[in-house]
Amino acid sequence: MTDIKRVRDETFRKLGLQEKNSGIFNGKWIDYTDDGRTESISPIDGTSLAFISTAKESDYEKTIEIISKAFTEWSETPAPYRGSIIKKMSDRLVEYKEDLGRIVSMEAGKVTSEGQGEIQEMIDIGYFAQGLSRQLYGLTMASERPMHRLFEQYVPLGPVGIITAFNFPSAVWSWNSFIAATVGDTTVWKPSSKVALTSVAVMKIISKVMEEESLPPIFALLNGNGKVVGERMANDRRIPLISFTGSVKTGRHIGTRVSERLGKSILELGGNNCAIVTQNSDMKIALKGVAFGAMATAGQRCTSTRRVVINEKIYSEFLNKLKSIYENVKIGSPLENGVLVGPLIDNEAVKNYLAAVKTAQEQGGKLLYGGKPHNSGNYVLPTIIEAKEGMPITREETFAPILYAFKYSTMEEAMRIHNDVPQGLSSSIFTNDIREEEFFLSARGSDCGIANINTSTAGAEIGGAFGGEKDTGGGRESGSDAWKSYMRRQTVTKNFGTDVPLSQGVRFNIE
Ligand code: UN1
Repeated sequence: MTDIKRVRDETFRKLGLQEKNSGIFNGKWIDYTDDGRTESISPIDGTSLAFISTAKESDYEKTIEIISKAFTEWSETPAPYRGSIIKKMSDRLVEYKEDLGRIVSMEAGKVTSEGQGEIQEMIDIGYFAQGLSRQLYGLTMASERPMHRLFEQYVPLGPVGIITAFNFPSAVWSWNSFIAATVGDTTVWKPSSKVALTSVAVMKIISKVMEEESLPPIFALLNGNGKVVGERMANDRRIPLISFTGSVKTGRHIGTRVSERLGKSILELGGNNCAIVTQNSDMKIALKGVAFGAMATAGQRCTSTRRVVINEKIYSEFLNKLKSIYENVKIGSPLENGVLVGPLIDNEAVKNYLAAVKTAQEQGGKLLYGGKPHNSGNYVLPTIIEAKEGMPITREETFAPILYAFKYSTMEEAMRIHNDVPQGLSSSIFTNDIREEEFFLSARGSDCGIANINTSTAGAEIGGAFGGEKDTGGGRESGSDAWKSYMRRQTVTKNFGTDVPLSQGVRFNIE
């Protein structure tokens, strides 16, 4: 068994972390104080990793003032320069990838390759952002008036508030912050208090680059509870955009608060992702895709596969093979080699897992595998439950490795089961039949923001826009043209003639 205290001490030394850390950065680190601090506890074995101080109202006020001021300066610097700064940050993350990934593993419980993968996701979006910095294009239209030019431009929006969840404790911040900073915004980050240490570790590296480059404080960090920080951000008219990642319940609340003041929000809320496995699939590919989607990160990704809909002709064979994969998967400390399933984030999550398994059985589900804790602590067995269409629990997102299996006979039936949930984040179909594939991609097909063919619901690349429909909230982050949400669009009409001709042929003669 890895000695976690020893690993912690070594990693802390390399990253400049202490047992007590300031959790507030707004151009400088605010002194640590014991009152209101939060404790970072490793889900691996309950080890206390560190204490992180949290924001008071006065810290909040000061920080928003500082990033608002920084916005004026930053938004006026050329975008390619901004992109080059973000590239430097990615270069620095490359240097610290292993150490930072280990912090993610220790604090969020991700297995080593996933902890490293999370930092890689930050690095990737940083390099993407640099390319983007020379591609913030607007359209030019043909004006109906003589000697007129009509075009649209994208203008930096202002300070952006970013609220992130525990399960991607650093990558989701970078999806938002690196893109926002590239387009000219400044950001303030409120991370989940379950992963406060990771936020401090990330900001230590990022703030060093800011200091070396003599930048205004473009990125701020405010650890703190929902009331002091999150709620204030949602209501604060000085922050034109809030990007929130987390549960549907909290997202609905934040989204309502923001829209009440007619602010903008990007909501990336829960998923209830489904994979359809047809009789025309390559079973080896389908098994690996579903197993990864359902068990990776112990089922704690927004994109985790929570439901699998299998054609009746291969139903038993598929489930038997899946079950044997589940039986052989190594569960344990994420720092150990070969472990694929780490712990749940905390005891509350274990309780939710057990309650869902119980409810599913009460509602008529049949437990095929798992359904109970594994050893002590926060470890649970990944679980497969045969479900019937309409079981209420299968329409909920439980952040745990529980997979509900359904049988189907026609594609229409499979699609109906697939879409019959409130959430709409990610989806998959495993098939080699082009007609099934195209049906899945049609308007009658997957109603999700992300659709995958022959690969897992989880594990999206940064190059595409990330987000989903229905209760998932409709927001898009990361690649493609998601950058547009961090800017305001302005339609510009320019008259370079000697008269004022009016559109639609309207006359207004004032001789
Ligand atoms: C999330 O769970 O909030 O697609 C993000 C994936 C990861 C991101 C998930 N790249 O699984």
